[in-house]
Amino acid sequence: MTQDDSDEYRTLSEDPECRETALPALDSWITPTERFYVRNHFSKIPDASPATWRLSIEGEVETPSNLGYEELSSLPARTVVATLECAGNSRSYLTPPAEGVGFRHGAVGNAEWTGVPLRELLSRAGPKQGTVEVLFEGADSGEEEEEGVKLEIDYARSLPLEKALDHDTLVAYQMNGETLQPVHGYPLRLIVPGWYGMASVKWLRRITVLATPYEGFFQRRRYVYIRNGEAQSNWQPVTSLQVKSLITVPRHGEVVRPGQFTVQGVAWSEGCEITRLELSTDGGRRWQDADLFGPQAAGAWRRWKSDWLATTPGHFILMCRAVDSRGNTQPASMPWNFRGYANNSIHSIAVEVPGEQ
Ligand SMILES: Nc1nc2c(c(=O)[nH]1)N[C@H]1C(S)=C(S)[C@@H](COP(=O)(O)O)O[C@H]1N2
Ligand SMILES: [Mo]
Repeated sequence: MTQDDSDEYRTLSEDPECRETALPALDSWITPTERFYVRNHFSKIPDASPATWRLSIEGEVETPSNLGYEELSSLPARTVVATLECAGNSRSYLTPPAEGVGFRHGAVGNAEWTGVPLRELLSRAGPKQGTVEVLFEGADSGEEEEEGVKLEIDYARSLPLEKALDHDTLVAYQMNGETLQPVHGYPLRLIVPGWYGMASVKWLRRITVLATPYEGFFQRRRYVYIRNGEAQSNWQPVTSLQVKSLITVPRHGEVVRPGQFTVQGVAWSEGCEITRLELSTDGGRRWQDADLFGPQAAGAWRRWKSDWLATTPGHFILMCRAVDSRGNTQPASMPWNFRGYANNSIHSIAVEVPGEQ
């Protein structure tokens, strides 16, 4: 059983901690830290003292290093606004039900992240010829089951070298202008704009440059698309964000006051622009262009709004659909995959316009 903690935040699990934001609380450019979704795999949040925390950079590099928190935070910093979305966001709407934490639509948020570009740290270390990936290890660990065998593992994920060298991939120590909260990875976390959240490793303590692809649990057993009938040799990795949009106002089931109503929401895609947002107020028969508004940044979501003249009494299905600059759009329904990753199907809600009393 899950329960609504408040109108704005919902706890899916206390141990490990998993929380999501209610849609109306996503109706802003920046998602406030205290309402930002949380996705932890293990019970214990690592104890971190900035005085003793070290980040090592090792593997296939000319100059391995071991940096302290103070040292890192004194390097030239970069700030990016980026949308983080859990690959399991919206999985509870798949049929048949998918495995995993039953997120509705709220495992997503947009925040301002400050840190050292990973590119800088890698260029100081000097990756050797033949480098293919970079591995990131968090300080958290716990038990996971693999083919009936229980394993004690750390949270670890790799990135292709090219993505690791992206200007906006950060080793971050601030979120929304403040020191990272423990639950969001204090003291250091990776931020990988444009990729699903699993790539943004929290409590980062080791970076290893690799000459061969990483094959660990969270790379090969989790965050892979397991489609109907597909053999393990064909499981594809979950990587970049799929274009998606949500209606944040009104909320599902709301009784709206008859008259002019402004429908609002957010839309995002992998590091490219949202070029069009369409709204339907009649269950998908007709679509009208909505206005994109507010700030714009490469890895961040865009807000949208559209006026709706809600004068006819009745029950109405509202739907939104985004298109990005690469021409990608959202499917009406999402082909099933076992863990329900990357569900970007069209968001729809129902609202009521009451008649004259
Ligand atoms: N070390 C570590 N990093 C992690 C995780 C984790 O469990 N341990 N969860 C990942 C997943 S699946 C997501 S969606 C994001 C969530 O980040 P947040 O809790 O700050 O929103 O962190 C990622 N980084
Ligand atoms: Mo996630």
